[in-house]
Amino acid sequence: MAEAMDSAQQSIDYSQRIPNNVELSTDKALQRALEMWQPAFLDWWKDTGPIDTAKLEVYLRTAVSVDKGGWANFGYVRMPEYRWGIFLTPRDERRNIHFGDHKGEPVWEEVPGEYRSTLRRIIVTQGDTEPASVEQQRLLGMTCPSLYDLRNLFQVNVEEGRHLWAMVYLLHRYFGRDGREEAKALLERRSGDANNPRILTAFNEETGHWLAFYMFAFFTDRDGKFQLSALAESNFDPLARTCKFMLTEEAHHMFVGESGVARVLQRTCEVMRDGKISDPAQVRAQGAIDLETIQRFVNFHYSVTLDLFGAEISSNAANFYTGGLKGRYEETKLSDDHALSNDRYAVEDIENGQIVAKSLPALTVLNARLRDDYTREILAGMARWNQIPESFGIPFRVKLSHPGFHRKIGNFANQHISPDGQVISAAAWEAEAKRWLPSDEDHAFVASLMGRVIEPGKFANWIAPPARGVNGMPVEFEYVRFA
Ligand code: BYC
Repeated sequence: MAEAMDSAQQSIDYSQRIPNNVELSTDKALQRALEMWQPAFLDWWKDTGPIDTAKLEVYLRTAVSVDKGGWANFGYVRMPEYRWGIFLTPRDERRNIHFGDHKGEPVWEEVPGEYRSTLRRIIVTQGDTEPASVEQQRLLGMTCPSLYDLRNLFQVNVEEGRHLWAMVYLLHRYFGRDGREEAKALLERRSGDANNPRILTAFNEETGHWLAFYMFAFFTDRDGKFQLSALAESNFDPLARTCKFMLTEEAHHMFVGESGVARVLQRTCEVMRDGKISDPAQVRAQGAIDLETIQRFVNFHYSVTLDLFGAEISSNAANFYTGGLKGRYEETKLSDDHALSNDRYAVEDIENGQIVAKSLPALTVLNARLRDDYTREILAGMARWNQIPESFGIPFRVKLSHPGFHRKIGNFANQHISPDGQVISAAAWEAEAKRWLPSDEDHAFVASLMGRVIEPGKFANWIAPPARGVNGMPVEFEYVRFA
């Protein structure tokens, strides 16, 4: 019986207009509300999703069930016909609250009144990033370096669309009229719009070319991973279960980012070796992206993404934790009191023009802690990148800037900190910023390399082919068919 229930929860009902594993058909009012939101979503996709793609057939994975094998089914799909749906990992009846003030109580299946507006705000903030990233990436398909990359971009895009569905389901199902209004507003804000922008700053930046896209997928999608992991600990069980399933999809996005940058590095190192050159201008003359420019993009995307963690010291984050709305990364695996009553945590701040480490009550600096967990993973990825120049005998190593560098939120907001963590004068910053952050010329140069390569198995000159194709297919497979 338990098994039968499990598989009923896991399998996705595709006979419905909205594929789902939440028994949507048993709640007619909810089903109708979501079926009314669906055409608005499709209009949004048409207006701001990948440009000129309605007719393309794309080799995509679609979730057909949430169990191990079922969430990665591959086949050709026209993107407007992608089956965006609502998938939650199955409910664990034994799951109790495991941190914060309500520790030991059963998890919530409905939203307690006292947390309603806070939870709604967290869900809206999360939801807002998903369509934002699709908007940011709208034009990239026009300059893809290969069919393989084009397919990966579209996979990321449809899954971000699905992540929007995930949050919209929660808003419609658990937050009544307010939730429906928020769901509508999620389709109205626009990345970069002066009057109605997306909520978080990084989601209003342009992703104007593929180097920015890979960096975004490596750095910013990984913020997604850490925020979703923290929300997957939530007392509000439907949110936890939604985020768990989203994490399975997020892994691919980070792969696209990490391997994308790695392939750029690979190609640059090949060009440097073959031409016996190291001067950035000579590398550029060969149509590759010099390592110094790659470093500037790393500096930019890392610093902008750190802002997404909020201020180091945050009463919001403390309240999220004590209320049990949002946990720490891998909360269940940590072995402390899960209340942080007496714990302390070290964060950096500026005092008298110096960067100093301070030990503060752990509860007050949870954003900093999540950010540090994130940075550990970033460092591991960068160590893998650095094996590439090393294998070519090139001494250059990509470095991570100090967390205070180029920040707009938190302790270091609007201070002048160099990438190696020195507090400097405004004048010194002005003089050096061009060396540290991508300039308009850098963007223009990278953009100038972007031409559309759509012959199966062919790759643009500035990027190496991947080690293998998608889902066991060869690299030269026709990942996107043009009608
Ligand atoms: N931009 O206490 P504080 C993803 C505001 S990415 C603008 O420090 P808190 C994805 C803040 O709202 C993951 N405003 O912040 C990736 C607050 O305003 P009020 C997205 C900002 O609340 C790639 C004030 O400053 N998910 O999934 O602790 C592709 C003081 O804030 C920003 C989430 O973010 C900013 N960067 O933390 C696709 C999870 N930062 O209250 C998808 C949900 C702060 O003074 N969100 N502010 O008016 C959260 O958990 C929290 O809202 C944040 C901020 C961690 C973002």
